[in-house]
Amino acid sequence: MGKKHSTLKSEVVGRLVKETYFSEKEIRQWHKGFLKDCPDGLLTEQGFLRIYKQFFPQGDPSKFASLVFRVFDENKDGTIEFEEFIRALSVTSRGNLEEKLVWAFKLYDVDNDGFITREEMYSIVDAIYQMLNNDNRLTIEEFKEGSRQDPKIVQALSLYAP
Ligand SMILES: [Ca+2]
Repeated sequence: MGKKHSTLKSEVVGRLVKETYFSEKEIRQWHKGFLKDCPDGLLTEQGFLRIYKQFFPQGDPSKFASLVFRVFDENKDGTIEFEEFIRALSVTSRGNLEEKLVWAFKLYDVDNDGFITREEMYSIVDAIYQMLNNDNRLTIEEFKEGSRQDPKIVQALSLYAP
């Protein structure tokens, strides 16, 4: 399977140029970076969690990372292919408000039934608390730190920003 996912087909590049905010040059650069961390061209949930752990060493980001992973993994096959990766990154880093809201809705709608229930809302908030610390309350410093890490994670997920 290695080759299947690690080569960047020109039709994929063409589609991504049309449907995302990245240029062809950027997409090719991201692909190089992506392959450095994921030589077989697939980002696993463990790999994804490892990135989050670097940023939240005091807490437990596994629940939150797993929820975000679900949104990246559009075809629900359990791994993030390069194309899924770029699409998610395009929305989270360069998308307009509308696109970001749709993305956030998918994150909160955990069972993907088109509604955000109160339980799902709690579930996300709970995941954020677990990620930041383990004492069930946030200080102003932790709150600010969480907000500061967000763009850094987007960057780390890109692995090597062009
Ligand atoms: Ca996938």
